[in-house]
Amino acid sequence: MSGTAVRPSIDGPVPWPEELAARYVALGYWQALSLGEHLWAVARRWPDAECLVDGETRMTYREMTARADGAALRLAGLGLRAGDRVVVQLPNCWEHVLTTVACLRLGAVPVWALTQHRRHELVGVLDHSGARALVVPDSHRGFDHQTLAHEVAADQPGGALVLVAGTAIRPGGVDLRALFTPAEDPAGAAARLDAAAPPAGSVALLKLSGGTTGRPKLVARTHNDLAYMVSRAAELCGFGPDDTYLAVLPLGHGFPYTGPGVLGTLLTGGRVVLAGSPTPEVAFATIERERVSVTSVVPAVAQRWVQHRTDAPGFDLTSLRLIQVGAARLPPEVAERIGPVLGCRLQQVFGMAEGLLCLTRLDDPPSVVHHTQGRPISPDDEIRIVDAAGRPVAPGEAGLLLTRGPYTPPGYYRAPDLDARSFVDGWYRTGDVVRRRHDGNLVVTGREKDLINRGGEKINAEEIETLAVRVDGIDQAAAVALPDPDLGERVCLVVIPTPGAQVELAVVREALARAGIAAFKLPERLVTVETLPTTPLGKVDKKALRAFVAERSGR
Ligand code: OOB
Repeated sequence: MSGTAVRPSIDGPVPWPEELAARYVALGYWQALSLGEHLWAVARRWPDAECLVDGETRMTYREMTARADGAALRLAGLGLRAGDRVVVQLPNCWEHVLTTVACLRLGAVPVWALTQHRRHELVGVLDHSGARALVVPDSHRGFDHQTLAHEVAADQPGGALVLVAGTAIRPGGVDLRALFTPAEDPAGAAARLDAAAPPAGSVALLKLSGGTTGRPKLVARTHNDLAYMVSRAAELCGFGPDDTYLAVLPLGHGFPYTGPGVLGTLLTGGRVVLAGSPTPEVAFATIERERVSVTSVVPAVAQRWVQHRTDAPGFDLTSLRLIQVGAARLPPEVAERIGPVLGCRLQQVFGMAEGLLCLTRLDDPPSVVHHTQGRPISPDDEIRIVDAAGRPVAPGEAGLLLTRGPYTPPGYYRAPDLDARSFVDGWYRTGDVVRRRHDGNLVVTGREKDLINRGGEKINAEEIETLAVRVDGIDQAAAVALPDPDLGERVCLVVIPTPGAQVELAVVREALARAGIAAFKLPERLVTVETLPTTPLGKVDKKALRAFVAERSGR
């Protein structure tokens, strides 16, 4: 396959139509280089610049690429080939970045999972991606990831390698850190991997769509489209060799990795600093120590930072030039305080695993930065705002957002049934309700999809409902968002009990946790009703139910 090939090399992904692909190549968006080729070119330009800091661990571009080359060859030695999927479930640590970089170099395909994911989600991700390897910490926040990883890997047809970052590696597992010693002949290793660079049109990574369930939605992103999105976002954020980017959000999310985040920093010669927690104490101390210039957070974290800074000024945050806030609605009254209190610029980010990335620009006036979620990063991001019947709404009116463009693939990975619902003639139906202002900026006003956005973590209502009705004493269940001053939304479960049954929140949580779902999905409020409101079509009327629970809770 040539470097300009537009068809991903593994089955499953839906390719862009030929004429659009040709246009993206002609306009220079798709540069026919793999992410590894882009990264290694940067590393060769600034070999001695520091590029990655994780606590006491620091490395330069030269060291990072030598270690990643060593790992790429050892992964190949373990039997991994270009196109093989590798589920990465690690906290924010240097091994996360190096595993990803080594995979991109080799052409193996990382699938980023969240550390909060448990059996239910992990099995879904492994099954659907057909992963050949799973990368986990030995334990993290008191949870034994290694044991679960071995259990789920053993259930994979043909098995899967278990690679473990840690000190107590069990028999049958591979010591991840040992893979990262530089190759014995670094120049020879680099030359071999240079010559075997994956095609730019092949799949670089599989992203989990927000609201991932036991049957996850995966988005296959190609080297071409991802390199373009990340570089373009980095350009708009003014990223360069003088920047230090702090990753405080979990790296399993696209926002801190590619919006432009870690990859954007590494593609522009900057320095990435990893933090294990977004608490203000940890983050502020890191910003001061490492002279951090850019970071990205969700609104709930921004709000905590502003509060903490107001109550207890102290750390030197003068190096911070830009804070990106996105993944959930940012109330304008919080937006207004961020710049003055933290002493930096604010940028709103509206993005999605499926592609489309909107940013407010660095020179936008406060009326845009405080009140909108920005505009698409590419001149070729196409936007349609339509009513329920699919007709364009009047300018300025709110409607359903559809999009297509050079980094929004026209379908999910191996999911024609989902595509039939979520894509219309190659346009992605985002499920978000937006309006476009006269200045072109989008304002997200609501949501058609049945998700709960808990401080940026997306929770699929149907997944919770399916598991809830299996709990003793529950006849019917509906999960809805309960407005929350800290997280924006929390999960509220509305249930109709079976006759004579009493349903307790703690019991439901316990049962769902036993079913193996991530803790952030567990309901935090339970409301018992005798009937659920329905739409004329007989479906549960979630809008009415949301209003009901909000009113009952006085919110
Ligand atoms: C990001 O990606 P996902 O896949 O976790 O979630 C996407 C969904 C959007 O469709 C929208 O419903 C919501 O999250 N969302 C926002 C938002 N940004 C995302 N809702 C309101 N305001 C915003 N600013 O969340 C994501 C991916 C890349 C960069 C940033 C966020």
